[in-house]
Amino acid sequence: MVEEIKERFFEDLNSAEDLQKLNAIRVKYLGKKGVLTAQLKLLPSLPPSERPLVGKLINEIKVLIEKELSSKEAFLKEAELKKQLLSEYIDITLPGKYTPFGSEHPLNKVLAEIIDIFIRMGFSVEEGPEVELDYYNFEALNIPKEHPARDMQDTFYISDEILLRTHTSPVQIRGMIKRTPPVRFIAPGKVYRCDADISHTPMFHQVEGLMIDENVTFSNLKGVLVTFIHLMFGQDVPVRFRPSFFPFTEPSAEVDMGCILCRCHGCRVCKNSGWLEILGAGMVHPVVLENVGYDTERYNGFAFGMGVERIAMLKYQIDDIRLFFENDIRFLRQF
Ligand code: 2U9
Repeated sequence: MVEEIKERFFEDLNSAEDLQKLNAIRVKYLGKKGVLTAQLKLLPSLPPSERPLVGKLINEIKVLIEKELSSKEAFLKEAELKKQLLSEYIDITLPGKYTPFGSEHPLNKVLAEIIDIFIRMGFSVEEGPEVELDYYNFEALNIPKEHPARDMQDTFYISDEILLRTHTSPVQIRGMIKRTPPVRFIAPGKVYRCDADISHTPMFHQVEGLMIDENVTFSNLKGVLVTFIHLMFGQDVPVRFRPSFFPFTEPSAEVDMGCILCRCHGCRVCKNSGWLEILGAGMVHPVVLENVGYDTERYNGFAFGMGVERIAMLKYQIDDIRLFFENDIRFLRQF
């Protein structure tokens, strides 16, 4: 009887190919309702003289079964681990998946360069809201109610008093109100004008700058802007200042640099003049200083403004401003 159990157990054990089946075998032989327990329960029905021998045999087979189960368990666990490791095998010599890299947008690149140059000259960077009050965008800048710059055709009005800023100058007004002189900062950011063709988009970027102190001169303005142009476009680029007019500066100037495309000989881009206009500037109008509560007897200063797209177009010889905003990957990849 006991031999028969042993034989059946080994048959079962050999057919167990995973841990779940092995556990079923354990229950079948050693469980509370298992084969061996049933045998033990039969002991009292045997003649007393046979009981010790049969009991001993049952115990021996129990020890044997336990030993066999645990060694098979170790074997199956090892096999399962091997199978798992094999299924998770990674061939690290295979080529990786191609992940295309993005690149910095040319406008951000040029903007970062402009900002860096002015930081090196001691300017800090100031930002302000793109949705502005008419007061900060126009009134405080000496642009009165009937000025043509306020025309609905140029300005995106949200209501009578609220608009999308048409330049970053309101940032300077807010910046001056917050501080007392001396002040020296630039205001980079998005500006909005109702205009669209190959050199105008309804949104573009400006960097404006401002310096207010005692005894600031037009020479100081020239020094800062010539230095900027030389660092941006090269040390030997010629620069000239032409008289101009802005309501917020007096005197005012437009700043040209020698055409970098034709080396001043005249081409399509410079309209055969040999010069490219790249900046506007001037001494801050005393009315503007009064509007922010500065003592005009003691303080004066200069301001300037430039279009970032225009600088980028000249630097990278791009002939259509809309390319910056179409996000054609073939265009963007070139920078
Ligand atoms: C304050 C006082 C004066 C900023 C200035 C210009 C001249 C100028 C244009 C360049 C190309 C705008 O992007 S553009 O179309 N800007 O010509 N901007 S002076 O003058 C200021 C600004 C703020 C308080």
